[in-house]
Order: sequence, then structure tokens, then C-alpha cells
Amino acid sequence: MLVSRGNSRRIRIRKALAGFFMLLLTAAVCGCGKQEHVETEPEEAAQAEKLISVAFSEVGAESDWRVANSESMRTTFTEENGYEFYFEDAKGKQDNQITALRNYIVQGVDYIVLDPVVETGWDEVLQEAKDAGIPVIVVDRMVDVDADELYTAWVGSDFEKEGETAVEWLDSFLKEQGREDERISILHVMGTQGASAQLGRTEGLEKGVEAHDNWELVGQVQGEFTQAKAYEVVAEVLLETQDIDVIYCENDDSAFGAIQALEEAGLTYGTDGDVIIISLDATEAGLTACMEGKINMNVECNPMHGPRVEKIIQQIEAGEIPEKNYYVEETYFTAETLTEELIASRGY
Ligand code: GYE
Repeated sequence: MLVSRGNSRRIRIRKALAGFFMLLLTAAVCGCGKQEHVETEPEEAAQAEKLISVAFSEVGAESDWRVANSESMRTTFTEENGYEFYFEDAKGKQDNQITALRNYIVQGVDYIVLDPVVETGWDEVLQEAKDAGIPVIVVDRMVDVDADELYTAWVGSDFEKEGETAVEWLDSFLKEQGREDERISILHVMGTQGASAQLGRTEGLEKGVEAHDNWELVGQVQGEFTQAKAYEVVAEVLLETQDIDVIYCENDDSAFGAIQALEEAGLTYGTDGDVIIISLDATEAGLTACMEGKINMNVECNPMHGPRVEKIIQQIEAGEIPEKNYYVEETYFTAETLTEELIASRGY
């Protein structure tokens, strides 16, 4: 049976009150001077009642970005901040997320936060959450649903814009080098198929390739946002062809996989080498590699979504309507713009 948000609150109030009266009764029956203990109980009961339960379904732990994202949620939704936090790692599988969401619905949590592995296939379970009266906040990746009312709000990055930023940089970098008319062969290492981050970043690159007659995609391979997979697929490509000017990696972990494969093949890369490396995410490791010239440019994708999701929850608690879709402002980095202090100050 589904428990609505209001019901779950009422159940918690009842439980807290029942506990409190039991303690009063015990103190009265034994009359053994336990008033001090009894006096603290109402506070605890009230405290427990005030906690807002937030249940998060996370994609997995495939990348540094993802780890930072999970950490941001964990450190935001603490008991000290007034929350009861539930976390499920879906290990990259949508089925696991659907199961987690159904469990959260039965549990009657106050809010569900969903970072969807892929965009499609959410209508049914989101309808179930809606019927149970539980607001769903979508974070980072988007859902592609028939009716927007199926989720309360979304906050994340404009992934297509991130791809466009990379393309604009490459365009001007090649011009600076006087290579704007040269044939430029690009190897594209894609992220998880069907994830917003993959779809948008791919769209951004493909539009750039279409707009440049001399740019050619020599391959589009599945790096799945992990270093291990990217290494494997790039190494395979390098056995076929080494005629590659640019590797466009859809996240930092896959850039590290590509770099590993290039090194093994004895090819040079980065600011002092032959192959231009473009990456997205701008994690601490990614930016350090960028500062060292191993990655030519890195587009920012901010994973610190905990406080943003909390802001949405607080707006709902205050009876306000949060913005439906909120895009985070982002920039990009090259070796010239990076310093150790800047990297350290970013916190991920
Ligand atoms: O770029 C990648 C992670 O959805 C933006 O997922 C996120 C992406 C991020 O695995 O590193």
C-alpha cells in the first residue's frame, strides 16, 4: 500500500507522541526521579519530527564527477541540517533506480531526488510517485517524459552548450595555429548511451563537425564515462588508425583512458604533443592534467548539486513554486587560466 507524504508525517507524529507518553508513564509509575531524562524527550521527539526525509537515487560511482556529486548530496542532507537521508547507488542500471524509487514511495519519504541514468522510461514510476504525493526533484541528467508535471523541478547542466563551448575553443585554437583549412580528424569517446550528458555533448560536437567542412569524425566509440572502457576502445582504434588530430572525451575519466592508450601506442598529446585532448567535467584530476598540459582544454560541469537541491526543497517547504528547469552557469579551462590555488578552491 502506498503511504502519502501527509500520511507518513502523521504516522511519524503519532509514533513520536506515543513514545513520549510511554516515557511519561514509565517515569510516573516507578517514581524514581527520572524527570531530567523525561524533560529531554519532548525535544528529541520534536527534533525527530522536524527531520525532512530525502531519498536519493544516484546513477552509480563510474567517475570522479559522480563521486563528488554523491558527496555533495551526503554532506548537504545531514541530520544537523534537518534531514533524514536515504541513498541508493543504482550501479548504472535504470531497473535498479526504478526499484529504489518504488521502495522510497512505499516508505513514504518526503522527497525523492533522482539522477536518472538515461532520459527515457520514467513515466510510469514518476506517475506512481505523483499519485503518492511525493515531489520528485530531478538532478544532473534529465528525464524525457510525456508530461512535465511528472517531476517537480530539475537542476543540472546545459550539456549541449558544454559541447558547443568545446567546439568554439577548438575552432579558435586551430585558427591560432593557422590550421583552419587543414583536414582535422576527430575521435569521439562517448559516455553512457542515452544519458543527457552523452546526448547533449554529442549533439554539440556533431553540430560543430557539420559546420566545418574540414573536420571529420574518424570514429565514435563507447567509453561509458569510465577510464577502463575508454582505454579499451581507444586502444582498439589506435590499432586501426593513428591518424588522429583530436580526441573529444565526454568526461575526465575517459580522457585519462584515452591518454593511457596514446601513451602505450607511443603517441604524443596535449599542449606539447600531436593529439589535442578535449575533456569535459573539470574535476580536480582533470584540471590538474589540464594545468600540466596533458589535456588541452576542459569544460566545466559542476557536480555540487546538494545545496541546489536543498534550495528547491526549502522553497517547496515554504509553499513556493521552484523554477521548473534550472541550468547551472559554467565555464571552461586551459593551462593558461589554471593555478593550483584555483583548482584547490573548487572542492572537487
Ligand atoms: O560528466 C560523468 C558522469 O551526468 C554530468 O556523468 C554527469 C556525467 C559526468 O559519469 O563524469
